[in-house]
Amino acid sequence: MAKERTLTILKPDCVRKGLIGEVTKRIQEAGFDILAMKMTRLTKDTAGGFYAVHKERPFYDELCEFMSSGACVPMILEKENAIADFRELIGATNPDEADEGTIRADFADSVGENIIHGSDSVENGKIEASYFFAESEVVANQA
Ligand code: DGI
Repeated sequence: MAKERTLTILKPDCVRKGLIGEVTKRIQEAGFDILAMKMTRLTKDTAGGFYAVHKERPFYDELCEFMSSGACVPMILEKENAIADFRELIGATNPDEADEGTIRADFADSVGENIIHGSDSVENGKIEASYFFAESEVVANQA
């Protein structure tokens, strides 16, 4: 199976709860290589751009407020079948519906504050990665 990349964000609730280490450990133990990682803070506008696909949804404003409410930690991850495997690792969007043992089931409070993002396709992952990282920040050969 070919290697894929996905873009994750440890969201502001993850950072506030002191879970950067715990969640990163789960990601690495699941076999994902971290190719890029930083701490940053989105503005309401940049959060709005990232989630532009949800512009017409009733929760859009709340989502942008939340995503810009504190520091977050975006990462580019690589693994075989990364997109699907990462969605499985984090669980359903709504933590009440997420499978036991997933990151959202274990740590998220609500559908709005659900700890972590994962790209839904290779194509979107590329677009999302370029939101946070220049090519020169991606460390592809780690041997
Ligand atoms: O790809 P996901 O993050 O699992 O889910 P998504 O792309 O459908 O939605 C993106 C984010 O928008 C999600 O992580 C949290 C927020 N969101 C989605 N549905 C709702 C929501 N926020 C609120 N408050 N209510 C919702 O129904």
